Amino acid sequence: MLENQPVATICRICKENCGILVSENGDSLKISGNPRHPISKGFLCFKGKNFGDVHHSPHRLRSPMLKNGSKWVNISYKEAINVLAEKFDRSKAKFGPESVAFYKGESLKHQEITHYMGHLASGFGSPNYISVGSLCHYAMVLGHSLTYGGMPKPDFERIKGVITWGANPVNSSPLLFSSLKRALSQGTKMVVVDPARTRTAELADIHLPIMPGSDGFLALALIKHAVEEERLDPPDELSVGWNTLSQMVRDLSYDHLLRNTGIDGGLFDKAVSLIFENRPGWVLTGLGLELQPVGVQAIRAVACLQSILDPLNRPFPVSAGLKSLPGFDGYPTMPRAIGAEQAPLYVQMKGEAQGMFVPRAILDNDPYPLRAMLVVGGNPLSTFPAYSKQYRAMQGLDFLAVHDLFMTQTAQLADLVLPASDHLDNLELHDYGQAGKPYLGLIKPAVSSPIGWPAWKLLFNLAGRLGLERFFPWWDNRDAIAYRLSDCTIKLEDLENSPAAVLAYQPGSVPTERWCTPGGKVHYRSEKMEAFGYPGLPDPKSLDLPFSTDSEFPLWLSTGDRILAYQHSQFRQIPTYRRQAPEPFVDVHPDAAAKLDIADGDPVFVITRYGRIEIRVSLSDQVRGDCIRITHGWEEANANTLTGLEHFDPISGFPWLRALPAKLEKKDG
Ligand SMILES: Nc1nc2c(c(=O)[nH]1)N[C@H]1C(S)=C(S)[C@@H](COP(=O)(O)OP(=O)(O)OC[C@H]3O[C@@H](n4cnc5c(=O)[nH]c(N)nc54)[C@H](O)[C@@H]3O)O[C@H]1N2
Ligand SMILES: Nc1nc2c(c(=O)[nH]1)N[C@H]1C(S)=C(S)[C@@H](COP(=O)(O)OP(=O)(O)OC[C@H]3O[C@@H](n4cnc5c(=O)[nH]c(N)nc54)[C@H](O)[C@@H]3O)O[C@H]1N2
Ligand code: SF4
Ligand SMILES: [Mo]
Repeated sequence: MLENQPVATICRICKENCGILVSENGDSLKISGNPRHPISKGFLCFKGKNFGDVHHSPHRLRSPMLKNGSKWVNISYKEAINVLAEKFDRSKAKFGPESVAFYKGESLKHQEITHYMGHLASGFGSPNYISVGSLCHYAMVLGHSLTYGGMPKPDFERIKGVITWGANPVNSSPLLFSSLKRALSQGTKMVVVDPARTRTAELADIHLPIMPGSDGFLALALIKHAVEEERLDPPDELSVGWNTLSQMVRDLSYDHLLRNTGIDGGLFDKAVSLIFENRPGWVLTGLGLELQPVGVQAIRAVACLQSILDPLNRPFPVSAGLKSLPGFDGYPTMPRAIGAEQAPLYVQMKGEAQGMFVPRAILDNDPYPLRAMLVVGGNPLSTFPAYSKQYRAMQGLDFLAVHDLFMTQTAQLADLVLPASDHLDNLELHDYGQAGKPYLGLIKPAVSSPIGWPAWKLLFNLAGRLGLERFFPWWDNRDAIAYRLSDCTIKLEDLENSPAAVLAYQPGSVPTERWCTPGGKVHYRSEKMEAFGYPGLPDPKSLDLPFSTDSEFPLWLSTGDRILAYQHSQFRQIPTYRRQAPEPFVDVHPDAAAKLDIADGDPVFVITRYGRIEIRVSLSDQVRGDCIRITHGWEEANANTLTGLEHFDPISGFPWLRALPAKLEKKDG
């Protein structure tokens, strides 16, 4: 059989969103990198290349199914939408519109469907649109934005040094990593701050194997050096609170700061020389920082340092200027969103509910009953903390609907499952502006075997059935995209005809004189945080974890470190992917294992204050002797059994998934 002409589209498995070429040959799909894509330039990783096996997996959901007792009954999509609308309307009549939540997971990225779902929730009258932003990336956005108005950009042409801080781009960001590797080969220096000697750390000039959870102290020690030794003072007219911050670090001793981090003074001195001799510097911050109960303050301290290492890295908003969705002039005020009490700054800045507080709304009616939920493109039962509580909460709902490619753990608990189409069988607009790059892209249908519905189709139809068509006056995303592009210079047809499905736009004017905060200054002391009752400086008190390791829980556990072949809980059922990492392990240092008389491959219990799982040991000298590490997304050993909801970052609401006190027990011991 002849291969079809390849279709240029975009991979959206991960946030790199590489350009791909997809061609069909009977039942098999060939996916290759698109060399004409201006950002990825032909790059393709293992996950993207093999996605044809996901598309054609025999495990794909193919029909909507309604649960009848313990049995699934196939129904039509039309019937499914009717059921969904009826259940939502019933919940609204009985408990108010806020009793219905709309959740969007990571697979759909922070793009088009985010806007559609938030809009639908508002149209319905519910403040409870919730996204995976509740535990992904937004704590970082908060920390950096509150300091200087956005996320710092990796300008590899200009920078001389990189600090990779709590991130492992070798596994998590393959495309970014390829640029980083190139920069390193051309002389850029790198320090990695990570308790584990990851593959990224192995490539560093200096690896600082920091004590988990102590990052803010290291950032303060580096700022102290900048103040006292380098005498780097930002200009007064461009900063708020510099004097207060610099006085604070002068009053703290290196001894005190470094003791917290466990980093030896000699190694610190070497890192300091490398970092300050190789300015301008860029700091890549990752989940190791944000999934902590002191995450935003630690990120704030790092952000203060970033502004000193490169005063010209002034992030500014890049956006294609898509037209806002119709139906509202401004979104109406509504009952308080879930989490508004516990994490008000997150809720205000993100304009969403904070998903960490969903279980207590369902189980304790706090702040009011949450009774029905639609989950689109996420598997929160696996990926949110406190597995058993999430399980009880989801079972406690009057109605749960899940839109997904597969019968996930979350879908198994649902009353209604709706088969989704994947990104090879979809039409979606993608603004790379969110990643700071002024390009618009189009995800295009590239296969002739449609399975399921795309999220937009589900949402448009649901809106229609709920009597909310004025918010989505289209049946087809083509029309919606054309509408959203109506104020842009780029038109839908241009994107469709582009050889990379991507076109550049003008990013707007680049500010060179000032920073992108209100007032144009770097906020070393954040008045906004103070207005919300938080410390305006990342002071040592605000950097202390709620509790530390002790004789009962002597090890630091990191949950959720990335595996190259998987995206969170995805692809475990696809043999091509599974062969890359067939089973879950807890990584333990050989010395720590020897003390517990544990050998490679032994089954053990990993135990925290929140829960325990059984898992086999993999001996690894990448982890510190006082640390252990497990990946997330495994049904048979769910890392989130070990995590909880009691301790969270009071600023972002983010959960405590890294630097968690834990212990190991030998199974038969
Ligand atoms: N293959 C693959 N790639 C992915 C994903 C995936 O599931 N699979 N998920 C994507 C998503 S949604 C995200 S958000 C990104 C996340 O990508 P990253 O931010 O790079 O996150 P991780 O890969 O978990 O790396 C975090 C690092 O932090 C370290 N760490 C743990 N505790 C601490 C600490 O207390 N301090 C410091 N300094 N470091 C610590 C860990 O050892 C680990 O090496 O990955 C994306 N990329
Ligand atoms: N312990 C611990 N937990 C973590 C983390 C951690 O580091 N440690 N990391 C957290 C982070 S950063 C993130 S981002 C979250 C991710 O959490 P989730 O969003 O739950 O991530 P996935 O498991 O990838 O779930 C995505 C689902 O979308 C489905 N899907 C794929 N494509 C489509 C599509 O086109 N349409 C629809 N409707 N569905 C589709 C997939 O089949 C999959 O079931 O996990 C978080 N959980
Ligand atoms: S890095 Fe891999 S998974 Fe991510 S978008 Fe590119 S090809 Fe897809
Ligand atoms: Mo994430």
